[in-house]
Amino acid sequence: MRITNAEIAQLLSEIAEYLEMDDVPFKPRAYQKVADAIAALDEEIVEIHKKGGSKAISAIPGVGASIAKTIEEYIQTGRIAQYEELKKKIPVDLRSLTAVEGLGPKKIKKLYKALDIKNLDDLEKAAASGALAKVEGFGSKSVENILKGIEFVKTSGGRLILGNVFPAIEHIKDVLAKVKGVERVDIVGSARRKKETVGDFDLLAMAKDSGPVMNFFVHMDEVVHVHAQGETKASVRIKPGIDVDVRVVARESYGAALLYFTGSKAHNVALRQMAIKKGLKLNEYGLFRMKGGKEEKMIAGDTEEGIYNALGLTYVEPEMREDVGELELAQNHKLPVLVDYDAMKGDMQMHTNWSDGANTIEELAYAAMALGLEYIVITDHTKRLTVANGLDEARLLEHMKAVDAVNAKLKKEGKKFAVLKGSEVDILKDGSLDMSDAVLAKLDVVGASVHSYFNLPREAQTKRIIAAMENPYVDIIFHPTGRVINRRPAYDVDMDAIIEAAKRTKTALEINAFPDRLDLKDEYVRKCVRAGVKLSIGTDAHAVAHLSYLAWGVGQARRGWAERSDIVNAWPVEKMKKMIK
Ligand code: DGT
Ligand code: CA
Ligand code: CA
Ligand code: ZN
Repeated sequence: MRITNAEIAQLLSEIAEYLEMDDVPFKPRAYQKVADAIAALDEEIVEIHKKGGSKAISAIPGVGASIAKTIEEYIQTGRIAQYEELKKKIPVDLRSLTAVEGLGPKKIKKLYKALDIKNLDDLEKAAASGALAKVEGFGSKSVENILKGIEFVKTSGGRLILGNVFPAIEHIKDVLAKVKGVERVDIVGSARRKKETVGDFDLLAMAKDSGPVMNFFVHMDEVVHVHAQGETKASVRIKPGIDVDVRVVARESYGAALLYFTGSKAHNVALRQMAIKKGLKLNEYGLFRMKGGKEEKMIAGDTEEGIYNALGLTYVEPEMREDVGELELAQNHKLPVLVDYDAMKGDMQMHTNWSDGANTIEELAYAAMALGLEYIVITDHTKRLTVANGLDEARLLEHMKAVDAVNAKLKKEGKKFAVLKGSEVDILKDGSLDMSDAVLAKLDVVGASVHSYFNLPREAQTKRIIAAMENPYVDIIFHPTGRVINRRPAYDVDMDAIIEAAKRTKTALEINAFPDRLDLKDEYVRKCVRAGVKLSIGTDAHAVAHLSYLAWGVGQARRGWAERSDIVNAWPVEKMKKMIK
């Protein structure tokens, strides 16, 4: 069975957590950074290893020789001795326990020692029985928070973060596309609609004869369980715990099947109603004219566009198919022209090794250039964020000189690429910033973020963020609601008030492209678009590999009906500068 990047990343991340339990200095961060870098990697680690052994692995930025050896051990033997030893000492389900907000490795160890808590069930029981509140450091307040955290994990449970599992599904798509007789394969379902989380993956294949595809699919290396297998559809589970449905359809019905299996269900139901009103019938095989209760003639079916048009509608982009008003616009031919995936000219948030990133300014610049971008904004953390090695005023001034130096070098090489001076400034509890205005004035772009006091009451939290927007140097509020999908809920803020203040103060709001953030969520993006508030898409890259996340940010923008004119970094650098404060 193939070893996936996600699996290796998970193991390294658990090693980091175990080491943190034991107060080992530096190492936990090193392991975690490598885990993040590997999770973001496009290339399969197994392939890298096949080509160049552990040496090739250690060439990945941020990966040292010793962790590379650990990864090699796993690839060669299927186990990591160090991990198994750590796990033996404290045999807990780290993945689910750390998912509970406020439960870090140290607390998990404490609870294991005190109450033998190994998993969410144990934790919930201990919280309910009152045993938890008696453990030193766990008052009634923190028990309450833990119960809330468990509830959150449970309700979000089971859904996977699209960007994290997408490489696994794309791989399957590519393999299926090579099967003899297969003319085309598409990812459909919620993944095609770019929903931030997906319940399962759906694939559609075009082939005259479904037999060989079905047979190949259920016998793939990645498959760990076959839920169901029929003549034209099958449903399986692949590593690491992802369900995949596949259907095989003939050419003449392919558009109808694409439409049907892309969903959403609500969009489909609404379309079918429109068909009925026209005396037509729409199903996954086509659009039919009816006569005497019988299908008389298929009038569309091979393309989605043909079906929309036959129903009197303009083609609706998959990201908009949620039955939230898009069909009315399609009827009136007034759909927005969504921002294209290749429209992005810059990336507005990233971190270098000056704070908590893995790469240098220069490395990020070259990598962004290779991705076709024209500019990047370097936004290292500032001083309050000591855990991220945040910059104080003096270091930020030096950092600006370093950016100048990189720009000078690029110019000398004849490269048309700009590295902009930026910063991710901390918003303090009272809404003031942790950097002086005099220094902020020297930057091209200032982003401000909440990284502390997540639990302020709604009114105070809202006031705090609005106060930051009122600073004349703050151009963008980064990850405006602070959520981390499946891990941490958004803090309590009045988004309508924030959007109104953003409009008034001409502050852009960020769509953070990191797959487990995508903050703003689609509904808020739509509100911004409607209000005329500008959006900024930033990858928040902490390593070169994260730069490719930009596309997930664009997907989220499209789900929020954003056009190119709504996104500041879909514009060339000069125009972008004019669009921010
Ligand atoms: P998920 O998997 O929960 O993230 O969401 P989807 O949208 O991928 O849902 P899924 O996998 O259950 O089904 C894929 C698509 O198939 C769905 O978006 C629409 C279509 N579909 C499934 N069941 C029905 C149904 O009962 N009626 C209609 N009209 N369409 C359906
Ligand atoms: Ca699905
Ligand atoms: Ca499905
Ligand atoms: Zn941040």
